[in-house]
Amino acid sequence: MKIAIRAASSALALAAILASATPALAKKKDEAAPAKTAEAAPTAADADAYVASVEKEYGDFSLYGAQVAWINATYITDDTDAVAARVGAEGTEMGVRFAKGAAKYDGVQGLSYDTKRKLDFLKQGLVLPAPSTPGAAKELNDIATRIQSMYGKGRGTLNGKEINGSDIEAEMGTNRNPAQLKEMWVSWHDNVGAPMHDDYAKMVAIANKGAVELGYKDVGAMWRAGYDMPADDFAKMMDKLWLQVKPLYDQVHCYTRAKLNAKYGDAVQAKTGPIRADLLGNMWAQEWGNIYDIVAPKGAGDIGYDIGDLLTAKGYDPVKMVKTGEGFYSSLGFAPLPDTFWKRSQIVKPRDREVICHASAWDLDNKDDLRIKMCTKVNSDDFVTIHHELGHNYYQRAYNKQPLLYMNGANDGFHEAIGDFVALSITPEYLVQIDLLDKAKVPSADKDIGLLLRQAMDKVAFLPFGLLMDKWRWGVFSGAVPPQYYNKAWTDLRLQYQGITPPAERSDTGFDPGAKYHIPGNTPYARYFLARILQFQFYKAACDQAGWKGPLHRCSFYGDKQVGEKLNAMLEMGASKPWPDALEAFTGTREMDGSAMIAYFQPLMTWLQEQNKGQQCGW
Ligand code: X8Z
Ligand code: ZN
Repeated sequence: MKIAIRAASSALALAAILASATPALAKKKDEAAPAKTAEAAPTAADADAYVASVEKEYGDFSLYGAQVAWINATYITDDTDAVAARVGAEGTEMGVRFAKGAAKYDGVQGLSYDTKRKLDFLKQGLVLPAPSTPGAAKELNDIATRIQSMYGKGRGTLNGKEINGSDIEAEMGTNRNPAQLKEMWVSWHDNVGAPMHDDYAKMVAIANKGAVELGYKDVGAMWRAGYDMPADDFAKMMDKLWLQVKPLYDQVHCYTRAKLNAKYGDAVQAKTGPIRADLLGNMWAQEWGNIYDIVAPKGAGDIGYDIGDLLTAKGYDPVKMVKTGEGFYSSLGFAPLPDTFWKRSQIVKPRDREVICHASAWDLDNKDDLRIKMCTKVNSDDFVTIHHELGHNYYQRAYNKQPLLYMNGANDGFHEAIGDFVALSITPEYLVQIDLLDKAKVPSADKDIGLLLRQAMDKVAFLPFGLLMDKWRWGVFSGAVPPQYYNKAWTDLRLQYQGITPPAERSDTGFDPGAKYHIPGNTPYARYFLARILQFQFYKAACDQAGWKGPLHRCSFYGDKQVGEKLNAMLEMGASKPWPDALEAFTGTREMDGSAMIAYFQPLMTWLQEQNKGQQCGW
């Protein structure tokens, strides 16, 4: 979670940030309204004063709101839901008031750069706006809290026995029994997703009314407006980036399908057509690295180790995994995490209460109250996720001297990319440096294909999923996808972009998207698609700065203080400048572009094309 008005990781988070239930603070609301009377046209000086008053009011609220959200996320009960929804509603009302207040300065001449930028943020800031109808903000937040908590409390089954969300997620990574995989997939989607359908439709209707009041066509248009470019151009840029990297995905899909067919036989996975969604080592088929064992090149090309196995063999526990992640950032010159991080974070799943296990990173006081919330397991996925979450925390701390409205990523894709880009440095040579891997076990150059394939199974496989999540939501918010087609549209997009198919017939009354955290969590998802592209741009730039001359995927900038310094220079800018400026500061380019990712995977691309010869690729 990011404590900022823009791009908060969920509607609830944002609402909580902006909220206050105290009468004393409620009084301040009037004080923060524009001071001018109706007749006098607002001036640039009024706008400056307005922005200052908002930053003050919002700053006063944010710690309290974040505390309520934290308690709810780490201890789900009817009572914490009730408090979170109430605080959330007040936050939504506050955010709407800020946005409408900001719109009054549209067209005012002589606005300073910063005031103009901050007013824009205020107009785009809410993830889920509410209309001014009495009770609408409360109803919206009741629903949003309810479905998020339903997700947190969700259960699937395995062999007819209940299994919780973090356990089922891990089990999908290691289980190779198609009947059990299907049971877990179907039970999770039926139990967790389906019951949210009607709530979701209601929520969409309310939030859309709110977006219209703020001058947007719908909520999707509002989300697309937050990227320092016209909203339509943003959608076009996403498609353009996808087309750039799609050939790589097509090869990975084709090769993986053949391997699954060889393992499971025609009855489970046909040689042609889409891949069965439950066979890919991940509940959502979003990252496929967990089935590397099934696709690994035979003999010489195989990597020879699995990070999860290495961690287990060395007796790592979740805290030691986080310490190791911290160690990487320290090696770049970042200050250690504060003591409170270790006292207040939720690193493992509490035994005796319901929580939201989906990983997140928080900065409760916008200064140094950094925390992560995870249900960490000792495996490769969570080792990478730890670096991802810490990337958020170090970004938050780097921009904590910015004015409040600039305490955010250059865009939300940047925020998601930092930790991932750092994790790309987890090379075999790095694992030797931190004593996880024996020097003798470092894969030789002839195993490069194995290393690249392991990465591609996570990084490349994710791309169409990262794209379609918000393609679905944009359609839902625009009305192109009405509630009776929610599920069908979802399954169709999964087929169209990912080339996957559910392991069983799906009902039109179901709600499979609700089985993915970010849908009930109301976290926009385009950010993760952008981050997949950006992280390779950052990585290539860092490796160039480090003077790396070998194959890109073997580069680790662990310990490179110069890279750390340059990275910090970008991070501390926060959202104070348009993202192309931030990108330029670190990489020298002003475009988001897939060529760094393509360059990284080039040897694999050539190899896959060879392997796939004679196959009928596509679906
Ligand atoms: O949600 C996350 C992070 C929290 S910001 C764990 N990610 C996406 C997901 O899990 O769906 C990271 C990768 C994509
Ligand atoms: Zn993240």
